[in-house]
Amino acid sequence: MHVFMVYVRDENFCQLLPEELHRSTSDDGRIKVMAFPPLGIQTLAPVLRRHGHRVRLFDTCHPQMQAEHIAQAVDEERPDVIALSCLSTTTYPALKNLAWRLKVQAPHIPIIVGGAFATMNSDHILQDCPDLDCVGVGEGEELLPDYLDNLDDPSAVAGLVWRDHGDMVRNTPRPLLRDLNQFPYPDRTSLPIDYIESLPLDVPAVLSLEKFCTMQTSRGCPYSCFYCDIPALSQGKWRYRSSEHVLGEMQQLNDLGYRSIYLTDDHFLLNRKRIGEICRGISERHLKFRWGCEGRVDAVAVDQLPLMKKANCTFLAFGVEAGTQKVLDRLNKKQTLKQVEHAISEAKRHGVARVHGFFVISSPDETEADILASFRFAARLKLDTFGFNRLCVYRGTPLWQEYVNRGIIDDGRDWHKWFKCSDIDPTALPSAAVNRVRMKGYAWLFARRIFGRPIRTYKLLRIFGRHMKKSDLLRLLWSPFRRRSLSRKPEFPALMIELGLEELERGAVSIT
Ligand code: B12
Ligand code: SF4
Repeated sequence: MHVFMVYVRDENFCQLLPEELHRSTSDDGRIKVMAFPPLGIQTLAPVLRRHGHRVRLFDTCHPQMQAEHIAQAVDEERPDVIALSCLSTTTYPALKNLAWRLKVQAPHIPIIVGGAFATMNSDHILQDCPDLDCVGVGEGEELLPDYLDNLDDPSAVAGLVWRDHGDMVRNTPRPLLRDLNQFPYPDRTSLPIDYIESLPLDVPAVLSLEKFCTMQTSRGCPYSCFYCDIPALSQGKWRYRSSEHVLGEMQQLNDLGYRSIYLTDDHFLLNRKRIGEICRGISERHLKFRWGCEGRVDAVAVDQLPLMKKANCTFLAFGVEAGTQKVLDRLNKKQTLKQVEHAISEAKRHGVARVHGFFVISSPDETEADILASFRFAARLKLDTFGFNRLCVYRGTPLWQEYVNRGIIDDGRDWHKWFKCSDIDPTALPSAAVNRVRMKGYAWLFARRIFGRPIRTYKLLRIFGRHMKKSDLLRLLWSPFRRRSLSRKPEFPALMIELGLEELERGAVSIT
């Protein structure tokens, strides 16, 4: 069969590389985009090919892969199936628009959608969007080939949610894949796009022009942070590919000339034996890329840091989240401030070039003093970079459920939205106060950095300055102090809209 696979982008997380940074000498028709590659469809395409299917990939970050171009290709090539991939809530309007466009073009070609957002909201999506024929819930490696084999009998496909003469049918769930080593390595060459390592901001903050890609060596996470839907997606399990299988892919990437790899694992740092094996393998094979990953600060992998550094791990991002134990506990983070300090100082002591801290602010029950304590804590840590984002709530997280129970969110009407806690939760600081405190915190933190660690700050700015215009570098430095202009912003819950509230009435515990 001939299958079209489309990764539906959030336009806030991709942009074309500015012309002046196009240093490629060959004009091979490839474009350069500052974005993460679409690993979901890159992963599924070779699996389908192994089953004998023909696959064409699209990524809507490409100016020639917009809805109208894909519709035209559908008209010309008449694929048997169109598979759409939808990562986050923020892409749902784009998904609906694309599905509508393609359905108008080819009413008889079935459209299936999958990905994290589709998985969490399968029933709602199917009820809401008549142009989508079915949703593949969970991992696609077995589900998608099974679906193609049973186009005439969708009832036979575990994990499928579909429509039977207008009635929604939810087939039995498909169990999580047991053996992640059985699949071919992702296809990183078919799309005519070079993905550029950059920060997903509205400033062209290019980190490197070397060949860059992402990779996933494990899936899921056994923890249950209050704001995170990974445990729901992965059923609280952590599954991993063997170190040999991972090293095989790394060798391939090395040979293809990739020099920077970002591991998108939910929690790479979980199993120290495996980290050790992978790092030793990278060193013994003399693989030339540098790499980075995200993980928790729990002490378990900290003793692998020397090996990680030797294996050219140059970027480590830790979920620090808050500078008070009170907020960490409210978020069910199951980590202590001491563990945070230890992990970060060990990473720096062993020479990891850039250690990043993710913080969230305006969590439930967090006060102004708590937020300032987070900034003070960040200043004490040996972090190179940090980000303080407002806590947002997505469907599928325990926090979402708490808001449903408290009468703040109406699950049936709000499922396709996401919210800033500061907009909807009377126990979180109001938006205006968050802005004010955050600016104060950033100003203080920046001053501490510039005067307290001038050499490190200078080195860091040089790294960013290599590929950025001075004006963009200034904009980057200024970005914490101004609002990010997103094309799709968080909304308000149905109940607030109904009551005509554009701001919460503070002091109330629930808005019902
Ligand atoms: C890397 C990553 C990013 C990268 C970008 C990735 C990209 N390609 O552009 C960055 C950092 C830019 C990012 C940004 C955001 N992200 Co993000 N991201 C991830 C992360 C950690 C890994 C994704 C990945 O690489 N997976 C590996 C591939 C192989 O898996 P996959 O894409 O899910 O595909 C598999 C299945 O889903 C399925 N599948 C996929 N497509 C299809 C299609 C069909 C037809 C079928 C049947 C199956 C199928 O099969 C694949 C193989 O099993 C996930 C967490 C996670 N575990 O999913 C969060 C995650 C998806 N992100 C999330 C969010 C919220 C965001 C942001 C909105 C955050 C923000 N406000 O800043 C933005 C939005 C960006 C966007 N839509 O482009 C949430 C989504 C929750 C939700 N309900 O929306 C997640 C789940 C994280 C979380 N803790 O909650 N993200
Ligand atoms: S935030 Fe990280 S540690 Fe917490 S549940 Fe999500 S993936 Fe796991």
